[in-house]
Formats: sequence, C-alpha cells, structure tokens
Amino acid sequence: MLSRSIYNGTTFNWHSDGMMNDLILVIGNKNYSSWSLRPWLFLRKNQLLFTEQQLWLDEPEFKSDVAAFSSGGKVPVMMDGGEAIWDSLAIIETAIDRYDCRYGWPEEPRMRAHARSAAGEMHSGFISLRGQCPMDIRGHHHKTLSLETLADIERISYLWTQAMDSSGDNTRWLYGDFSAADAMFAPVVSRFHSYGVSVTPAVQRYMDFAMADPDFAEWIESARKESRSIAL
Ligand SMILES: N[C@@H](CCC(=O)N[C@@H](CS)C(=O)NCC(=O)O)C(=O)O
Repeated sequence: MLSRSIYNGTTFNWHSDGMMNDLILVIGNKNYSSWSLRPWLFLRKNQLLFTEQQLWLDEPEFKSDVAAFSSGGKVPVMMDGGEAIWDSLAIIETAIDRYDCRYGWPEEPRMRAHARSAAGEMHSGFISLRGQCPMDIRGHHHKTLSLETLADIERISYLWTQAMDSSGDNTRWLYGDFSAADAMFAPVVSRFHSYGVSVTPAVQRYMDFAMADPDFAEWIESARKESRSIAL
C-alpha cells in the first residue's frame, strides 16, 4: 500500500522510496467512450491525482497510439509508473488494491456482494442496450427500442432500485456513498438520458443526482465541447 498526502484537496500517492507515484489514465472521446468514463469517474471521486491522456477513437493512428501503452489495443488503460493496467474494471480494482480508496466497494458485506454482482453483470452483459444505445452524451435520440433492450433497461432499473432499497438511503448514490458500482453504471445513466428512456421516479432521482455530481458534470461538459463526431 502506498502512503498518501493531501494538498489543496488533491491526493498525492507516495512510494516507500519517497518517489511520487505517477498515474496516467489513457481514455477515448469523452462523448463516446463509455468504458473510459468508468475508471475516470472512479479515480476522480477517490481524489487520486492522475494525468489524462486522450486518444481519439476515430483517428487512423488510434491503434498504434494505444499500442504505446497497452497491447490490448483499447482504452481505458491506466499507467501506474511504467506498468499498464487495462480494462475498466481491472483499473478500478487495482486502484482499490493499491491506493486505499475511500469509495471502493460498499463496506457492508451484503451490499458489497450486491455491488460486485451488479457491476460484474454490467461489465459482461446488457449487450442489447450497449449495441442499440451507444453512449452519446451530446445526442438526443428517438428510436424504437427492441424488446431485448427494454429487458436490459428493466433489469438495470431493478438492480438500481434493489441497491437503493438495501442501503436505506435513496437520496444519493446506489449504495448511499459513491462506490465502484456507480462508476460502472455511469455510462448507463447517460444512455438513459440521451435515449429518453422512461424510468421510475426512483431511477430518475438517481440519474439526476449522478449527473449533477461535479466530477460527472465535468466529464459531460468536456464531452459537449468535443467537436469530433462518430457515426453511430
Ligand atoms: N472490456 C473493456 C472494453 C474496452 C473498449 O471496448 N474500449 C473501446 C472504447 S469505449 C475501444 O477502445 N475501442 C476501440 C477499438 O476497439 O478499436 C473495458 O472494460 O475496458
């Protein structure tokens, strides 16, 4: 475990040899890269200092540029010193292991297991929603959603409602305090918003709360300022 110090609200991580740790998060377009948003928001909410390295997904050089960081060929990648950690969930888990994150998984064992299960289901599933409604923060889409996509939406709404009920705090994040599950579902909040998904009042409350979060709002604002468009 590294030690940490806080200066002007920013957390610095120190190796035992006194060298400051140096994290780089390689991300894609903020408007489109749902997988990049997840670890970015997680690191931010945990006040871990990192440098952002943005690669444009629509550039022909994307693959060669990303290869300079990771052989996986995709973003996000977290560079911890010279070491690459790729894949959104692995970055979040590694940050929790190494950096004593205040907001990792919920503390309470049942909520912790639920949060891990829901985040795992997000990471491996909801293929129809992901395919039919790609993240497009600037966009407002009106399309007829397939039955499979509607089933994904219903399942996610059920998981969110269960989470909020289990924590007994339905005024803030899914499990009360911010957790890795909120980071994993952040792009879904954006998708529900962009695709005008009709949701229950409880789900809408969660979405409004998440999108008003200063860090999430900063990402949304940066996405709005990006001028690059990718045909969806
Ligand atoms: N399972 C990976 C998915 C990463 C992923 O698909 N990233 C997309 C951008 S959101 C990407 O790099 N696409 C470029 C490509 O496949 O060439 C994760 O969780 O990080």
